Amino acid sequence: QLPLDDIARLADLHPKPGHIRFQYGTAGFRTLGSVLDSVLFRVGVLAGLRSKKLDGKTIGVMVTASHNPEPDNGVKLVDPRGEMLEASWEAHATSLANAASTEDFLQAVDAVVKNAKIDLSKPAKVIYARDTRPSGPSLVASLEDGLKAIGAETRDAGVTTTPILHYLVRAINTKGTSAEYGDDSEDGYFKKLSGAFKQLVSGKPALPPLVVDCANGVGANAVEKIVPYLGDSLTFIPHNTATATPGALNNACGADYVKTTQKLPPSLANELKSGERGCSFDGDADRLMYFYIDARNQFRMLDGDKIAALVAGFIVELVKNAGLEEKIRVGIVQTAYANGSSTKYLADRLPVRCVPTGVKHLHHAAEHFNIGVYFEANGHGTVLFSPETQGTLASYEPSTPAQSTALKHLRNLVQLINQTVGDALSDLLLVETVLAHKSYSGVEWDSLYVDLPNRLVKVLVADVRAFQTEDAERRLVSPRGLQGKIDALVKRYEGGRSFVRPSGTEDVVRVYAEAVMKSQADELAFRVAGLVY
Ligand code: 16G
Ligand code: ZN
Repeated sequence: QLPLDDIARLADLHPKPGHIRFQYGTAGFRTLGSVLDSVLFRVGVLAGLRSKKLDGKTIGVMVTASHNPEPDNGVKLVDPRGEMLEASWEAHATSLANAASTEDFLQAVDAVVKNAKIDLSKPAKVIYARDTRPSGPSLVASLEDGLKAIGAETRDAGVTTTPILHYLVRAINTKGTSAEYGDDSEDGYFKKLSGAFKQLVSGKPALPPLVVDCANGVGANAVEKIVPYLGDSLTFIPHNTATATPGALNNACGADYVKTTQKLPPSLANELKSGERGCSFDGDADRLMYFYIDARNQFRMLDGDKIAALVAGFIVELVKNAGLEEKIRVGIVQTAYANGSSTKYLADRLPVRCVPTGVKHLHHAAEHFNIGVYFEANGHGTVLFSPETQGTLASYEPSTPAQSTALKHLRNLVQLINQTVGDALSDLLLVETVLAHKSYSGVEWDSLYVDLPNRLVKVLVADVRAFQTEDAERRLVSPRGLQGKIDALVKRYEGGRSFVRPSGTEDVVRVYAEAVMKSQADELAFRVAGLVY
């Protein structure tokens, strides 16, 4: 009993542009905002179906293109626990988005209903939000038409960050249960994070003010809103907060700019003096990069790998000090992009797993540890505490004052960390907590290990699909014979490592290389690129 007439009438208002093939990839649907109207409508219908499939649990829809340029936009679904859409539904999303006509779309919807065995009599509940992109309002209107067509009960979370939307989804679905995640409002989110942070740093000397580059995106709103909650526990100096200036979003600023150029955003050039630290969010505030200016006035980047090392070390120490070493196993998940030095540093201290690029892979691997820390080098990451571990932390009786203090800190970390997805604001408070506890400036943090020089290049190839990988993207299986040539080349470089993988977000192949010297890392990257081309 699909409301076929309603769906058809509204679908006619959102025809699919011919010739474009849409793909629900690692970042959901993402392309120019101007061609996404039909996709948003259809995602609305799909979100309703997903909710019905899960017995009326609330599904999230986030309209954002993260660190991409301002004209881009995108959309992704959030499952009831605040996690990425289950992988098997990505194909449903792609099939709905590519139906050529309204009639084809109705058939595609029917196929999903049958294939996923959806009981249409169940309710559908969906919460949605968008970032600050100019194309956002009209795309949200298209989404609303799709939600109306499928008869979903909706809640508009307005303009907010991706991690806040994930938080809200989890909070709504756990309301009134023993796993209640927090109050399902922005206020609940800010209270939860700031409350835990204040307890964690209470009694520690206040850190100097923190420069925060908000990428001229929605993170600026979150930073502004949390200030009154934090009181004097932490002071921000926000920059790049021009969310209404056309063309400003992610332009020469933000976490992706810092990571890919390995430079300070020009807008911060006169803001940081020697010894001072700062950080950058990306356009939807789910990635975080730190940096500082060293004694020689050089910019030094502290990326996701450095965050992982800092945070994992701190958590391992707390677990040990709490006397819980035997009960709680802490592990790390990385991708092939993790700097070789970080992997070595971490592997000496705790189990490290490598998985393919993309948050869903990292997240799922991290769930296999009692406490799983994952960060991509690009700054996206979080820490997961398994339900059993949260139980252990809640019921454990410490036997010394030192154990009791460490336990209290661990309990507060469970509250501080947004366990649904990477969260620039929550991760920022986590980093600041560790810096305060260790009395570290950027210098001491940076010296945990020394990054190997590295180089990332993208190569335009005739057919990206010809490139297939294994071993967590570290080796090519196709084109045949290519990996052997890469291996032979890598051997000639001291500390050399290189891998080639097809991008999941662009029509290119990426080549990564590292070596003990910068010139060698560059050379290796370009020679491997030469093999690929
Ligand atoms: C997406 C992924 C990110 C990954 C990036 C790699 C999610 C939510 N985001 O942005 O984790 O690092 O793609 O892009 O999974 P690439 O495949 O183009 O190198
Ligand atoms: Zn992002």
